[in-house]
Amino acid sequence: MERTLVLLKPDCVQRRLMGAVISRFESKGLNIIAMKMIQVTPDLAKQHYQEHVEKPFYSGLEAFITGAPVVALVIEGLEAIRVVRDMLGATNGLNAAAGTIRGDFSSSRQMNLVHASDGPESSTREIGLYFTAGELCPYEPTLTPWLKAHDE
Ligand code: FUP
Repeated sequence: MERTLVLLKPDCVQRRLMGAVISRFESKGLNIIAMKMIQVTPDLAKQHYQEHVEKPFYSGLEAFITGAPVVALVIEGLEAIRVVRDMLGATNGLNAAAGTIRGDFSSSRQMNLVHASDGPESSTREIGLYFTAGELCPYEPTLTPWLKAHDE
């Protein structure tokens, strides 16, 4: 099992797409084990996007990500880090394949609706930025026998 940090970004909240996006993760069989709405501060934005802070687009990215609330989720599942990234599609919504979340709902590089961790190290780091250990609520879904075979 893997865990990944997902953020429904300000454009997702403002465009009333939270339910549509969360529904995709639920329909896939992934397990949401934590979720909360927060206002990202400039300090948190700099920690989240630490590899981009020195880049020319960072000031616009910070203004965007702090410009309205976000919803942070921890999603758990088999190969969840890759599976969720595949569900999002390419970073730029204009390049994202049809059928992906960004491909279906975004036409922008910055306003691409959803963030998801890109590997095991970033997922551990990012989950720690948004949640305390006590805020995670892992549970065994009763649907599991209908989502995958016992040996998968
Ligand atoms: P991703 O891994 O898909 O979240 O994308 P990146 O880490 O490459 O970029 C982080 C965020 O910066 C993306 F959501 C898009 C945004 N971005 C810009 O706004 N402008 C750019 O020129 C490049 C990235």
